[in-house]
Amino acid sequence: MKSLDCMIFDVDGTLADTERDGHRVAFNRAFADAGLSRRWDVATYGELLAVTGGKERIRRDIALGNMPAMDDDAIARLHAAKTAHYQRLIAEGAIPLRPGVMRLLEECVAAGVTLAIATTTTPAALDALIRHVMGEAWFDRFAVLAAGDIVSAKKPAPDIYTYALERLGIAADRALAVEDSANGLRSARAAGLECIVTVNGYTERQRFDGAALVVSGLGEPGGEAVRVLADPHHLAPFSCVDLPLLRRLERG
Ligand code: XBP
Ligand code: MG
Repeated sequence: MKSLDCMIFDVDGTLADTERDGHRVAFNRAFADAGLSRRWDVATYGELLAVTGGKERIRRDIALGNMPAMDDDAIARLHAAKTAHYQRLIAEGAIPLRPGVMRLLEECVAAGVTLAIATTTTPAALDALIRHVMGEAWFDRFAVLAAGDIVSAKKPAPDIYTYALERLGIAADRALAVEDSANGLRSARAAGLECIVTVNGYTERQRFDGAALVVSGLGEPGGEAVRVLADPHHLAPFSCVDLPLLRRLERG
């Protein structure tokens, strides 16, 4: 990375732990509403996360024979019902941001580092998280919100990051991606970006070859110690992931 002019954040699992208690629960509520008997328990959902995108995930479970056959319109309707449940869960305050996320975002704003989002999730789900968890003002603080079906190939394909970079009008070597999963890391790297990874319960045992740093979380100054899982640039020791630390990846 030549210079850290921009940070591009993934959403699910990175900004907030939305998968287990947000998306998964919303899928199950939509399945129940539709009279389907299928429920995704925590472990099953972890396996299905290998497929990014909610509609794609349903399609995979159908292909596995776990749900009745449905055409694309029926899948889209089921997924729209899921998104509505997800929006309600988020509006009810079910999911907070992960520790250190708001701190690092605010550091970027204060330092004039451009912020962007690159996510597989549906725009309506992203909107709910910004509106109810981050606050309305954050809609204007992200220069680009790249989400969902705006590209046809979802992560691990590079398309959503390439799209975000094009919209930002900046080169990949002037931005840093923040991800939580191997699929997200592959997507960012394939778009030419350096990428740091903050793992969570669903992703901590994945492989993160090519990551610039892998940590258990961003951490807060004086808070619980951050576990460093991979540190090829020898940034440790540090108490939390902040902008001065990430600037050490410049010209690396
Ligand atoms: C996120 C996803 C999404 C969410 C559900 O991946 O895979 O499918 O689980 O979102 P990433 P939708 O964090 O790598 O972007 O149901 O809205 O598709
Ligand atoms: Mg993610």
